[in-house]
Amino acid sequence: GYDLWLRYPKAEGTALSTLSSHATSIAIAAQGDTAKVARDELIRGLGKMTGVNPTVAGTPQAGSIWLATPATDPALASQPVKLDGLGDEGYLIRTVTVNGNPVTLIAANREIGLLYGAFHYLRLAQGGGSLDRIDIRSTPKIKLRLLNHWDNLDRTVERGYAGQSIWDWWRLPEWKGPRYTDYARANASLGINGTVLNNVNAKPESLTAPYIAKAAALADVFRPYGIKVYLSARWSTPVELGELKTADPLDPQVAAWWKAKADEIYKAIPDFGGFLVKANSEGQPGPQDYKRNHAEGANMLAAALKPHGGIVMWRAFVYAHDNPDDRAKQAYADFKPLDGQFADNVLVQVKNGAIDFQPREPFHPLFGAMPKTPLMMEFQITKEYLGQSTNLTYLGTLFQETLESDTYAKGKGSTVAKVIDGSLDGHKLTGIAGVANIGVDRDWSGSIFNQADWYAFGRLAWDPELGAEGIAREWAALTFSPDRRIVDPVVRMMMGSREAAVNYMTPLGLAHIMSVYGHYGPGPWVDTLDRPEWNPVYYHRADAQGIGFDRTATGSNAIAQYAPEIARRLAKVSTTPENELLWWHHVGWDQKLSSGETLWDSLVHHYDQGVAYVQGMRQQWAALRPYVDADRFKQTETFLMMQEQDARLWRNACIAYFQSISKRPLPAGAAAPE
Ligand code: GCW
Repeated sequence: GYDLWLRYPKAEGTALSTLSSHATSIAIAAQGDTAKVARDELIRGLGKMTGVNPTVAGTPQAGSIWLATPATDPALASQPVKLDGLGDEGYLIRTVTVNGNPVTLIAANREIGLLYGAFHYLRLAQGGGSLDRIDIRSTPKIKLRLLNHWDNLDRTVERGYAGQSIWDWWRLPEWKGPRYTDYARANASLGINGTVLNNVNAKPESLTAPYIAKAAALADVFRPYGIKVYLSARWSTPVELGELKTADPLDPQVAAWWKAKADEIYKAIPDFGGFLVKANSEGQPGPQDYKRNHAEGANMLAAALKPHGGIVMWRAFVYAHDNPDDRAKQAYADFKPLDGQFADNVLVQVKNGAIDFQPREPFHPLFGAMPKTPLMMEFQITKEYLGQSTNLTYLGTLFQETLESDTYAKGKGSTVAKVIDGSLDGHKLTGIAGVANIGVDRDWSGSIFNQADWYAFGRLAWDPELGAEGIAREWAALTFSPDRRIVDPVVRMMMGSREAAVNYMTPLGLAHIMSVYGHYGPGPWVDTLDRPEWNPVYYHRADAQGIGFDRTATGSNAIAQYAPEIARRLAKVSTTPENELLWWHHVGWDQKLSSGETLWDSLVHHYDQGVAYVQGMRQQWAALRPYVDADRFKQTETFLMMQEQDARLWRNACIAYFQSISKRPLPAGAAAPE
């Protein structure tokens, strides 16, 4: 699994002859570091696939791949291609004629576009299809496409399920192991162009000189791949390092301290990206400790970074007030009034849902509600709540569901994707972040199938309107083989897998009923923790009458944070989507749903469907033994077996517990919980 989707397997038959005639040499005049890694990736990939390394030529000839930028290739001007509109990162791939010979041109305004184009070409080459008459143009729709590592300085990873952190802080900055380069290759192959190295629960040490030097060493490795380094900043750093008495953002000394810190960082990392900040959330310090708001905090940091072109990503994941009536409402309450007050190099980074990366959450009400502020999406690639490293729960469908949700902010069609790609409100500064699922495990992500979530995030960051299914097909073909006998069943398994997890964990809009610390197994019964919103009972609210969280006007009225079209629909059970029902309503056990079943019977059936889907995946996988190498086959086979145990445990525990409250008999045919 180490090679991820960059396996470049030996081609055979027509695929081999196609490659051998279309990709015999690489013509490249550009000399920069990025052009070189593009060239080397093509040599590596094509060499492995054909068994013969392509030669490198100065000018294109028959069978060349010609990597060209206008600055280095005057001959490009005579080709019938337009580079306008490709921007700094876009590229085109096109079959052109040079001196009467067919040549595959990869052209871009900048070298980074050549690298992205080279990876695209290698994807096509591995697909085994025709390489004639290619005509592709591609530009990223979102500007900042980042991974967020929740990696600690002691190499533990918060919510990491793939081993220790890949950042070997102890041996940095001197030792830069080859894995860093492979990390950069994998990310660049998807178009990811930034990485936040350290946990948002940040330590002050991460901004001291030794760690700046370590980050600079990583930045040096990543630079040719178009990847910038960012750091999480702890609000109280100057105080905790003993350098100031206060961290009040309006104190000139504090502003001066951060300015000097930014200058120090940029001296070591001239293209440093900026800071990610978690403030006044889950015990983290922040400007509110000094009675200042989030905008005052973010803007002070932004001013320090501004002269260097850096940005601040200020997280909206906050829940710190005393006894909130509904945790889902707090981010909106804190941030919505600040719309228009953030400096122009600040993005507010918002999780996909209002609570916390649940198997299913309605989209966050801030999307569409802050038109004057660039909002950045935060997805969680690491599967804290979706079965961690072992469960096969493809997240592409979850990402897609959020991105295509309609906020109605400017009428129908105001999707979340359009909010974050800036098109809805005319923002140029746009971003999307994924909390990484990467560690030192040999397969990087804790399982082969978890690699697909990293892949899907990167592809959607490039184009949020790509569909999860097409991405799954691409990934499966690159990861296993383009043979439809494996791609079709693998994609089928993947596409329903997240819904299956919803069903065996939190069906019908339930949320946050996981065991309270690990977030892996079930724990809906827990009610003993200090703060109400730490307890699963706070979220499901099951009682003798029914189950679910009333977020309508008779309850917390969280629906009022959404556009009127949505709020109106959510106000009534009958017009609320069934898969979000218990998120918005407290529903009677005997209430009839659109399926004709009572809520209670439907709940039980959903749990059963979840288990049945996992059984089905086991069968489908078993039939794939002939097509997958033994190691990867065995890992998935074993993990699916574990997943079925998990699903059964969830089902049995939740049904037994909820039945102790509902006091309803199981529907006919449902097995009694073991
Ligand atoms: O999802 C929750 C996690 C915390 C995490 C926090 C956050 C980094 O359980 O581990 O802390 O969210 O996003 O800040």
